[in-house]
Amino acid sequence: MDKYFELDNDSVIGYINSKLDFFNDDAELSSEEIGDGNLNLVFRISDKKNGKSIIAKQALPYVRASGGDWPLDIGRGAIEKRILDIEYELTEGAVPKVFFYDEIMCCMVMEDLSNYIIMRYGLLKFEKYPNFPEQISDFLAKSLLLTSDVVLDHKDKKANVKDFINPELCEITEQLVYTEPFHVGARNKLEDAIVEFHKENVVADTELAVEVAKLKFDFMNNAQALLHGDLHTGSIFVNAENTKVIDPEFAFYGPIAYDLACLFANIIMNYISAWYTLKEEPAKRDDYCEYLRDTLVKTVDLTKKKFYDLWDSSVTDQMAKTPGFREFYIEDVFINAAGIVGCEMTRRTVGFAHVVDLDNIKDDQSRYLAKTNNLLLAKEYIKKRSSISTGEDYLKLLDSIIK
Ligand code: SR1
Ligand code: MG
Repeated sequence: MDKYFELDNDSVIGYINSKLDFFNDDAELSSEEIGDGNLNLVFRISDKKNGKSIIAKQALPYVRASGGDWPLDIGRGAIEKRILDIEYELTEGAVPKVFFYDEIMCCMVMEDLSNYIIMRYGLLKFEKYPNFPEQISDFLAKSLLLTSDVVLDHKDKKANVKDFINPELCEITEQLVYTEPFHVGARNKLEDAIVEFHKENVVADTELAVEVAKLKFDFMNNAQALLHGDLHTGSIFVNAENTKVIDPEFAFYGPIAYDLACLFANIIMNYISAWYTLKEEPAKRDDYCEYLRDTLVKTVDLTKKKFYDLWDSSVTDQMAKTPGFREFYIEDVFINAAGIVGCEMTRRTVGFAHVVDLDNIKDDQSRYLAKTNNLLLAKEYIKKRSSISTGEDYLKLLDSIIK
């Protein structure tokens, strides 16, 4: 192919066979478009004869969720391929193996994770993943600290910063996470019932806006480590044994807190979802909410512990080894993370891209309470972030609102 075109379930089969010797000659191939994200086409190509399968992910020149009128750089796939290779090395395979990336078709072909489920959907089925906190905290500490300049040679790190400049995708985050949800209009999507609540409690809160502005400018100026950039529970595959992180196309050098926060916020929103969805089934609610509380606490606290441990074994910068600096650096990350948790929770309730955890709560009154309390809790996390550092700190505020 010497010119980009949009793949479909028919053309992707010929495309794969022309690029890769993966399937047998007598394979009976079929393809299914399984992309449910906001940006790309994702095909699963399978051989009916033996079940062998592979994934092809193609960047579209526009935001898929916009219906086509929001143009977007298709070069983002090249950034995703580069970071997946780096993360594969640093995390001993906690991301899928990429077989190739085609610069013309902006298409990446990679390992299929068919025996995994997207974590968001697994949680919404009230499934439990006991190994998740241990595995994701490992991923976070390694992928972030080992790409920061407390570890990397400073010139290599600066070369990475240059390589991972990702202005269009960063602009999406700057607008959709840090700006529009705190105003009326733009690309926000609000259900009618919460329009006034949003105006009165979020938009009119000028103290909140100052705090969000501080976080936004940190996001734009703090080139601390190579971020995944969109690490919500829809970017994570899980099963009973294992965890794999996918979709790092928003990668760039930014504040470590951002990746931590996306994850923490999405676990919290799943908790809120379970709390209101299961209100008529108290035993099930107690059991599942207890599991989510434990998951949140372990994820936050193990991540911090692993940053501390990895710091001791990997930091190379002489000044970074100064006693006391490790505590300053890591605590600052966790404080900022709490603020960004609040931004992510706000934007997933009133912004352009929602989460089904909240949108799919069937009962109107429960959904209203889930969304409005989610917004109130988000404000607490933003404004009180300097006192939030551990998993228990998150729960304390959660329990003051979700009850
Ligand atoms: C226009 S893209 C909207 C959202 O989808 C992605 O997954 C990111 O979270 C982005 O903010
Ligand atoms: Mg994505």
